[in-house]
Amino acid sequence: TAMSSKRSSHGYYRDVESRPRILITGSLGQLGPGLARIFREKYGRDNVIMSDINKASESVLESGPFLFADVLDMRSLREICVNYEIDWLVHLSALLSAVGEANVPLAMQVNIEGLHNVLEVARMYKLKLFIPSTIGAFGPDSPRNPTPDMTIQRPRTIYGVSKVHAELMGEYYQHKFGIDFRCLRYPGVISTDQPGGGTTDYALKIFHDALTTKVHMCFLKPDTRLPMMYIDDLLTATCEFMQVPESRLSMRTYNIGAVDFTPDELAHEIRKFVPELEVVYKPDHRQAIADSWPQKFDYSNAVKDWGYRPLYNLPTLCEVMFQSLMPKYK
Ligand code: AKB
Repeated sequence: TAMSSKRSSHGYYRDVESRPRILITGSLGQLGPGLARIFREKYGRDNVIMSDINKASESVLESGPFLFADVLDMRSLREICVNYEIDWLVHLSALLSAVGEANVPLAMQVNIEGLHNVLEVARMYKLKLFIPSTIGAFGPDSPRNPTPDMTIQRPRTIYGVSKVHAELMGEYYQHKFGIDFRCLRYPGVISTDQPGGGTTDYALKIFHDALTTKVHMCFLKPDTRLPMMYIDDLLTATCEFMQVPESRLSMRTYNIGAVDFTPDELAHEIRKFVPELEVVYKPDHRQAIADSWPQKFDYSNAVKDWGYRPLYNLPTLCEVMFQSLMPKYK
């Protein structure tokens, strides 16, 4: 339709709904390469621009367009949005929970000032804006088993505080300026790509340890239950969520998830593949963070409003992790 078409600087008309141009910030983290892949499959390789302040690997550079972008530099963000005719912004830049506690000023800069820049750019250029939130946006005063979408949020990490801020600011910009803001609260994400400094990271490291040293030093207690999901469920859900007509969204910030387990339960499942696996429990400062987070995530609104459906449970998640990691260690 004329409504969703844009005249490109190259002189042709571009259908924004079926072929949006997408910028991903912080795209070299745990989620970026996967999200870029799934958006590229759907919308075309060159319509998805990955960006980061870090240097990209050979495989990222070969996969499609990649640019330097610092979310603290408003000018560079604006320049990219104008020059590349960006329609959607997927804002992944953030310091995670554990690393944020170790560097609060930097976490405030990236997670809060960076967010402000991104919101302003989305407003100026009328971009559809996606920002992930997290189970870490809840705290010790929230109901933990299960944790619904709408409840008390008083997180005690700078990561959590900055994510509640992002949820509220995004929703405010939607009300005030009409930007199409969308947010999913992810649980711990299990993938073969390593994350950078979270509280749920043990659940990835244990797979690598099982395939190498067969000993895992766990920084959480054996009975610490946390919500988790396999990355493929996250990628499919995020891609679908971006396309849901606005009229079907009763909210802008949804919980999603799939499973919940403890280190002990995960180790038990992994021993079906590696019976010799030994887990040594040495809880550290991350235990207190985990103890303040949801144990079970209630994602029934996502199911009801836009048909969210996870496919992986604990056994199938372990199976697919071993399938994809095994060749790397052979
Ligand atoms: C973290 O542990 O900080 C992240 C998260 C659950 O948001 N993985």
